[in-house]
Amino acid sequence: EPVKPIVISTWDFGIAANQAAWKVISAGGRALDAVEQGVHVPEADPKNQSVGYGGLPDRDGHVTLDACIMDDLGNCGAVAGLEHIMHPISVARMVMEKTPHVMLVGDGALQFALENGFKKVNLLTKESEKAWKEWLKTAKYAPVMNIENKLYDKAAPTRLPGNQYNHDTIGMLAIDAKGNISGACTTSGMAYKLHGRVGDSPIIGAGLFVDNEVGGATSTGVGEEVIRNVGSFLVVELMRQGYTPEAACKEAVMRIIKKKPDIAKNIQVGFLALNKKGEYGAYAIQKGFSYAVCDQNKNDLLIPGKSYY
Ligand code: SD4
Repeated sequence: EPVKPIVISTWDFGIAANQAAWKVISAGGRALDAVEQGVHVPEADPKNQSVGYGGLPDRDGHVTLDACIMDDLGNCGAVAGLEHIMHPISVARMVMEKTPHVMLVGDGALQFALENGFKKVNLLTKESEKAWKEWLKTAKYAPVMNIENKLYDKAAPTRLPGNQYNHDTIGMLAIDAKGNISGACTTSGMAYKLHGRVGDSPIIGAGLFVDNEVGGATSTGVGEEVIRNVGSFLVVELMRQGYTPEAACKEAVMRIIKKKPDIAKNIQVGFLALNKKGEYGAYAIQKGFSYAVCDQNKNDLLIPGKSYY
């Protein structure tokens, strides 16, 4: 039996993020506020090298952030290539609520954030700068996207500290006590990307989609493949047709694999979905994807039952 309210989010740091979201929801708050507060946790965590503060920079040494948020009324907001701001998700929410637009990018997004009271901070930590300088010695753009296969081979799912390749975008979906769904997705994107590269995470329909009649979906992994298949929108539309969350995530992964089998073999993409009833599920190309689920009874880390490889 599905339990509501509920919060789910990608990867192991989703546990701490869910806790922050749960505080909002258990006090009767809106799912929208819950997902914003929830993803603030990894955004501000310097140890997480692919979200917000402490994120790995692009090829030129800039930490550039992508984020989007979507509420139960179909409102959405996004920022892409945003620098120097600790909480891009809150800038995305402000784009949604205070402008007639959906997405602001680069300098314009920064200008908007500064005009609205966000503080300019240095997001490049010593550790991330060191990793980048190390990478510059070879400057080979070959992200090992299924690296966590190796990490999770061992019995206990632990991460290598400071692993420069792990991809830890947080995507979060929540249903509040009124039964309304919202979602958020935030990342520093792929490490050492070209300056100006935008991934799936801030793109409504790719990295995140919410339809309050049906449910929500979010993704993590190589954003290019998710964008090509409008992944999260696809997952939600499949759930509308009656697919379970896991079956919908699987079908979205299969699209990626069918179109580009040679690329798919060597990359990770994972989808996570939640339907209106509170049922959830996930599916990934590679083993090693994990997600955290929090409701009144638990806050657990789960590994999808199956992956393609
Ligand atoms: C991107 N999807 O920028 C993001 C990266 C990611 O876990 O998910 N990392 O393509």
